[in-house]
Amino acid sequence: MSKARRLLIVSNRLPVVRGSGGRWQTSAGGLVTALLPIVRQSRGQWVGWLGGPGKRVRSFTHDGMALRPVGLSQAEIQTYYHGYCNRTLWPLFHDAIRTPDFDSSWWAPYVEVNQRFARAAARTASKGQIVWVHDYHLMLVPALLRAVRPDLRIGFFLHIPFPPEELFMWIPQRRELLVGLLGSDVVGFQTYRDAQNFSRLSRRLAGAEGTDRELEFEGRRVACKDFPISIDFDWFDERARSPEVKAAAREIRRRVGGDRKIFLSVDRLDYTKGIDARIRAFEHMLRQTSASVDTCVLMQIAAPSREDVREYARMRAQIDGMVGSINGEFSVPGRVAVHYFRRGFSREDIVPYYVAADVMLVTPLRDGMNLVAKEYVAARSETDGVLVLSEFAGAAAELRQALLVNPRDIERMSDAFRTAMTMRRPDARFRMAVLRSKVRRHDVHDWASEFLKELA
Ligand code: ADQ
Repeated sequence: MSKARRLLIVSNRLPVVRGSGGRWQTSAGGLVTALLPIVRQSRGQWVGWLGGPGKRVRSFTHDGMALRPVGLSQAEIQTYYHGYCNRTLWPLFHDAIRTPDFDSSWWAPYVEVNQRFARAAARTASKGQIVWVHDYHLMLVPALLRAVRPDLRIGFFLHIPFPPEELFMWIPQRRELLVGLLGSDVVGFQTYRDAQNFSRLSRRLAGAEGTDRELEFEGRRVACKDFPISIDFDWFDERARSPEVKAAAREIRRRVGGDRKIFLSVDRLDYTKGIDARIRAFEHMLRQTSASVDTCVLMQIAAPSREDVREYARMRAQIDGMVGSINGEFSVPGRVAVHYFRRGFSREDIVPYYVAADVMLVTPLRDGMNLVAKEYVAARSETDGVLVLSEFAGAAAELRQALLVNPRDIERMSDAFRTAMTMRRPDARFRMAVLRSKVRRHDVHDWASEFLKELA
């Protein structure tokens, strides 16, 4: 944004975490990296939750941003966050991969927390300010905020897919959610298909009129568009070129056996990411083809998340069991089939793995975008390596030169792993060169400025 109009971000979490010694540190995620310079430059503010139970904490300034914490009680964390957000909306918006739970007692806290966020934003914003609301936790905020502050420019971005009509109709509060979003001036999605699903449902259920890209609702224009999110390409590219990262990557290769092809996956431990199907496809390759633990290895990095939700704990145990089983069957002394790291890595520590990996497996059953795919591409400064990508990740709409797979088709996915492993170098280099130019051209700064241009 060249002209720094003051920006107010509203998201479930504030962009800070408690570091060692209890001090606040800026969190390292992609969204924060993208928005931080704009928020700072415009002397902007951020409304969000600090992550634990408790009453509202005082506002404070950190890293050039004015932070306005919103408090959640222990009961609200259970009902609003673990309940309505993570057990109803999350699975339903991801093709109902797990059956969503509908508990009518979760709706009132969802409304109540959205009202609290809207009130905090209304108190914080100055006249005519730009407010950018993020993600499925806060879908009612745009309309609630507009009701008390019609002077504001309000944008909303959904980081996860927007479901098709057949699924969205399951939600008891389907109309309320649409009307909440229609309080925005701009509603942004990861892909065109998501925007289309939203527009069509808004016309059918909420009485909006117009086209897939532009609606009219209560006498206002609401733009619905795709703004595929991206990453800080230069950061990954530069980091990957640094001598210490190259040395760390060589060390990883040496430890797993330098002559083996390294397959890598990096995910949050979430049932949408297709970790189990991927391990099965890798196992299928070891069983059915000449690939063996002497020629290849899978490294799976999986950061535990949402462990308070039973489904996640169950999945974690399932993956533990699968890794044990495949290693029990295929490993030989010094050659483990699957190296499994069940913990989070810092952004810095992941890059050497991207640099070391010959093949990157990004095979979610459904994903809004998937930034890991883009990070791998950005880290391949030697223009080599092969990306295997699920058709069901939003990233597949852009990254067509990846080997695209259907993660539910284990045999063909396993074939694609084999193709990736044996791909001729010129072919791999050509594909990677195109992928890199796409991600370089459309990085996260571009994403933010395109959204804000539309909103301004
Ligand atoms: P997520 O579901 O969290 O995000 P993703 O985009 O893959 O998914 O990852 C976000 C970030 O987390 C990336 O920067 C990645 O490096 C990091 N990460 C993932 N696994 C990690 C691990 N094991 N250890 C350390 N870091 C890890 C949601 C949507 C996505 C969408 C993003 C952004 O579900 O579809 O791309 O928001 O809009």
